[in-house]
Amino acid sequence: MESLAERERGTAADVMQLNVLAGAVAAGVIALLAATTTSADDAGALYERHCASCHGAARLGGMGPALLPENLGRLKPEAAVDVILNGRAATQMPAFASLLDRDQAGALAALIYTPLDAVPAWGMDEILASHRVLADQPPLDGPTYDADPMNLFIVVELGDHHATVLDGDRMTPVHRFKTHFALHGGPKYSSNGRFVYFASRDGWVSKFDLWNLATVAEVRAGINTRNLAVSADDRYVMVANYLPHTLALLDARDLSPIAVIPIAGDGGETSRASAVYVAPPRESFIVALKDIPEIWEIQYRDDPLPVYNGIMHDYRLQEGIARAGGRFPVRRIRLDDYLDDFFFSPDYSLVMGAARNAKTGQVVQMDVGRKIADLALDGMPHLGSGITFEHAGRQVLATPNLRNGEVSIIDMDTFETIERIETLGPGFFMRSHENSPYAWVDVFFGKDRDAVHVIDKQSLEIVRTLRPAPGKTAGHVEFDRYGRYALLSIWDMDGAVVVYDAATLEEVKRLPMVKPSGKYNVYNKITGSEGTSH
Ligand code: DHE
Repeated sequence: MESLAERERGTAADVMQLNVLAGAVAAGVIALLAATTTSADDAGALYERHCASCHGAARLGGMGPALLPENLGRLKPEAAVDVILNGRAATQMPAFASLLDRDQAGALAALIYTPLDAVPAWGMDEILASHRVLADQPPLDGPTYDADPMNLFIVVELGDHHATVLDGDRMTPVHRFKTHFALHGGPKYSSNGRFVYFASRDGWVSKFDLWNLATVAEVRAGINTRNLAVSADDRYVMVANYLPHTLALLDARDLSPIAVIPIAGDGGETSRASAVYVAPPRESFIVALKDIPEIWEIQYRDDPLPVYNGIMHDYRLQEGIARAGGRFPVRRIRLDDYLDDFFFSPDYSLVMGAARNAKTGQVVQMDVGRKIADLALDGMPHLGSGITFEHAGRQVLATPNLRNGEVSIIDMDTFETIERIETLGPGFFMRSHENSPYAWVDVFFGKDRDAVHVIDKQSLEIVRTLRPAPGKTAGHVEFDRYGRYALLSIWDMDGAVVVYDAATLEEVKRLPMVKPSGKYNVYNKITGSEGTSH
């Protein structure tokens, strides 16, 4: 185990590294300011015209992330100029080269690295003040309407910020309701499938009753939020924020806040959260940090275990948690690299992670709390959308890649990449089902973004390429509970959910929707189907 002296040396080195980084960023901003002839006022006007609608008038985030120096630590100012001019792969950030010259982009970059006079506080008081209970949760045995509660889908319609409840037997919409602005990440279900929890990019968390068709509570847990996870015992919701650098722990019954956990490293440096997930067999939440190379594990059981497999781990009672009676200790796992995105082995003992800018991925064994293998994953694997299935007698992980036109197939025992399936372009989402011989992957980017590949899970060959709406982005598949149908989104204001027969691959039905993004089947989610995300 690492000695205290070693740890202190590591801490001092980390702080020095951060200081060097801060110095380099400051030097980069000064260089940009010196190089640009666009005035600060003009930069402000450019920001208002081109950036404010997505990133917020006050740079606090909206559809796009908050643009503040404290959130840009991993992006050099010169790289920010490049992003402004050429766009950012795998995000909604478009290229502005046809509207802005390099000088204007430099001025905008200098603006976003300038600290705000004050970043608004969003702690316990603000969260409490935003909390609202909106409807009762009457005792019910099932839905108040005629549908199989296990085969319902939630479809998020990003175009006009609504969600549709879909009957997965009849493939007909049951109800449509307004959501908060820009939901992101998968909604999460309670263990019986009755309640669904949503997070929006601007920090709102809401709880919806699928049986009674009513939003029961909502709360603003952050200013700029990544995603949320719900404990397997239905007691807690954990929210991961980009701004402020916190995790917010909520009571799942009514979303009232329990604790605000600051995300801070040894030297007091703070970090955004990349994402939070629940690990049911471990009775814990697992959080990847974006700006500090650590994974945190936070147990939610009533009697947290300080020891796993005989190993005493590096725990800390963060401020905020201490206020929650010393429960929810944070276990810190130190890594060589950041994790932006990760995937769990089916028993949650392994975390397979990747950083957006890394050359390789890493496999972390959660019991021993350290990296045990590297993954040969270049480009930008989208592990959060990975799936597992059995191929030739072994369990494999299949993941799309946000930068390269390929799907990687990785042996879950040896962690070797056994196949790279070439696709027509980088993809975002991948799906399958236990009852289907096929895995579906979209081609979300580039000239073939209207195409979706269907891959045979045994031959690992693309057996069909579908183009349901030529010229329009097609993406994100989800199966119904039986694996009979595969539902695909046409990401357009005049879009649709296209229902395919999962065996014949023929179109069965087309349901008009407003830029539908993800869809989430109750049964597949609550049973942890290997073909879907969790
Ligand atoms: Fe997502 C899930 C991160 C951009 C649509 N996205 C997730 C998750 C993470 C993530 C960590 C898993 C959270 C969960 O389900 O609890 N997404 C990121 C990024 O880092 C990235 C690349 C940059 C960013 O802007 O944050 C990014 N994502 C996008 C988009 O541009 C998409 C296409 C449109 C949008 O909504 O902004 C998009 N992400 C989604 C969707 C899911 C998602 C639909 C849920 C997938 C699922 O099936 O579970």
